[in-house]
Amino acid sequence: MSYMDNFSLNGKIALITGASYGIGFAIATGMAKAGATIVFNDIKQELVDKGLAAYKEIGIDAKGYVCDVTNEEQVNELVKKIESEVGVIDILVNNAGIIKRIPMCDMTAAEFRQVIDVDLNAPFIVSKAVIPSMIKKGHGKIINICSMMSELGRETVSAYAAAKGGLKMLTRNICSEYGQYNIQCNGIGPGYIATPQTAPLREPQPDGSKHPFDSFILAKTPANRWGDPEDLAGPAVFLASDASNFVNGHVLYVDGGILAYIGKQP
Ligand code: NAP
Ligand code: GCO
Repeated sequence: MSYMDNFSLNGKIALITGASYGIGFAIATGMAKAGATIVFNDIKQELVDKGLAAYKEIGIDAKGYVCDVTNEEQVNELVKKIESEVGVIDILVNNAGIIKRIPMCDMTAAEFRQVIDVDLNAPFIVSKAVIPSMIKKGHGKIINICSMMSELGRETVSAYAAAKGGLKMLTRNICSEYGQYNIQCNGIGPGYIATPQTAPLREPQPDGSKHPFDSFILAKTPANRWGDPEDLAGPAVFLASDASNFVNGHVLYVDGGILAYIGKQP
């Protein structure tokens, strides 16, 4: 056995939520390259189909299901279906998420609740659905996709920051409650990553100049670039593999150094 076998996901089944594209798709691709069988869901059939085609194009025979992760009944049905059609889930990545950028006092309670529902309640619902079989199997890996906003606030993202801060503590609590069953639950805190979710923050100005937020993030990032979704695949494979069996309740920030840096002097 070579030392690198510790990082292998051969024989493992990984469910990545909301993984038709973006960060979830990149993490699933990395896990597939490490040997995992990939299962994903998205909220609409057309997105699942789009995802299946994208995985197929890169040689990954993924399984896709329609499921709204905020709906407990649909999630329980999804897990039952996966267990009968594919097998027991060894690795769960709670990736599905939304953001609403609205000043707090302009945000309705319904809008606030919607973000909490997807970004915090759903990881609770999906984790709760997969843990019993992980306990029976004697092992499991849960990876929650947190955020810079698990640590920092900023204008207009109150609901998102509250959800991602809560997700950091849910990560620690699943670790505390289920570590005894050889289940490791960790978070990944991406920095600013170039995906559809952050596209509005990178939109060039009408005169062709950079979006102010784009320039702001480059000045705040020692790596002086936005992250690519692929930057998250290696850390996710590590946290899904036997190489991290004694890492639990940790949030691994994959941020190009933003959290460590005061920012470039203007
Ligand atoms: P994205 O491009 O917006 O993709 C999010 C995915 O989640 C989409 O496929 C979306 O489907 C799906 N989704 C949303 N609500 C869902 C629901 N109720 N049920 C099932 N699927 C649902 O986002 P991303 O940038 O890849 O981000 C993925 C995760 O990383 C999120 O949790 C996000 O908060 C987190 N994150 C992102 C960044 C970043 O800079 N991009 C940084 C830190 C953390 P639809 O297209 O139908 O909505
Ligand atoms: C925002 C961004 C961020 C990123 C990410 C940073 O509006 O500030 O969307 O929230 O999505 O969470 O880690």
